[in-house]
Amino acid sequence: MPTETQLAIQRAAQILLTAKHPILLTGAGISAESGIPTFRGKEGLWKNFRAEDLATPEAFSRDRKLVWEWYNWRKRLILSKKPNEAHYAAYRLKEKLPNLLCITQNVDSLHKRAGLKDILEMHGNIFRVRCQKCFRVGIIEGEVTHETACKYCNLPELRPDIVWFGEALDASLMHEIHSQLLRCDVILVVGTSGHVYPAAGFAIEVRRRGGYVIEINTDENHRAFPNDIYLQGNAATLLPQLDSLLSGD
Ligand code: BJW
Repeated sequence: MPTETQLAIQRAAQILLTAKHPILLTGAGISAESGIPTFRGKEGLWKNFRAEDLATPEAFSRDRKLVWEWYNWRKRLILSKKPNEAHYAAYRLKEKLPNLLCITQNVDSLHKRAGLKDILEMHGNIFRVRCQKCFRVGIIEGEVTHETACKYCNLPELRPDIVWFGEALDASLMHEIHSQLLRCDVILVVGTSGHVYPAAGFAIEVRRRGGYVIEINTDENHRAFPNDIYLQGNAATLLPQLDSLLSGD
């Protein structure tokens, strides 16, 4: 006798198989099983650190040294971790559904390390730096300090190439996402609290246009909308199960 969750996964798989313009949106929860802390919740980063002190342009202007120390710590942590089964399942999903538009709010590169090439990183990437003077972007996996010089203009004006609170997201990326949202018939939302806009608005937009919303999240108190499919549990368990049904495994 299949459980309620198994039936819901089967239904989600059927919906994805017939989707014309599906979207996958991931958040910090997809990397939780890899050992990377999420932002909100009991163990979240914002329990121990204040976003206002570290993840705003004002915080960076006030204390670049502190902000870089925090990012160096997170970079070291991320480099010591590996993609988990949910990242690999997302990669396989994209292989099976070539039309799938993959969007992540994560800056940790774990989707890419699992092989997923075409992913829109809407909040940037923790391993990229951007010069505040010449605006050029580079990759630095190791430590960066407030004194590290830009390799193009030689000025110590590097900042993480990340979207902080109050900052606009990349315009061309948002243009692409919005044009895809207009025709999206299914959005699969994995491991995000839905607190941060504009990403939090994507499922709302798809639902409003009559598309399906399928969500995977560990949150037991989530209140799903009537036509949504809410799969409560660990993404590293549930996403591979969903993926395996797409190939009839
Ligand atoms: C699992 C699991 C497992 C756990 N399996 N599930 C009022 C005041 C000020 C600003 C605003 C305001 N109202 C709206 C705003 C705008 C603001 C915003 O939305 N704020 C809200 C908090 C209210 N947004 C912005 O500022 C954005 N920019 C913008 O709107 O620009 C407008 C503009 C236009 C023109 C000019 C200027 C401006 C930018 C947002 C940038 C967000 N940046 C961050 C930090 C990046 C820095 C970094 O990483 O260092 O991005 S915030 C942080 O939250 C990070 C994440 O990408 C983002 C989303 O978090 P996510 O992924 O949802 O993680 P969690 O922790 O919240 O949730 C994890 C979930 O996983 C939970 O639900 C768990 O249950 C689940 N889970 N384990 C499955 N194993």
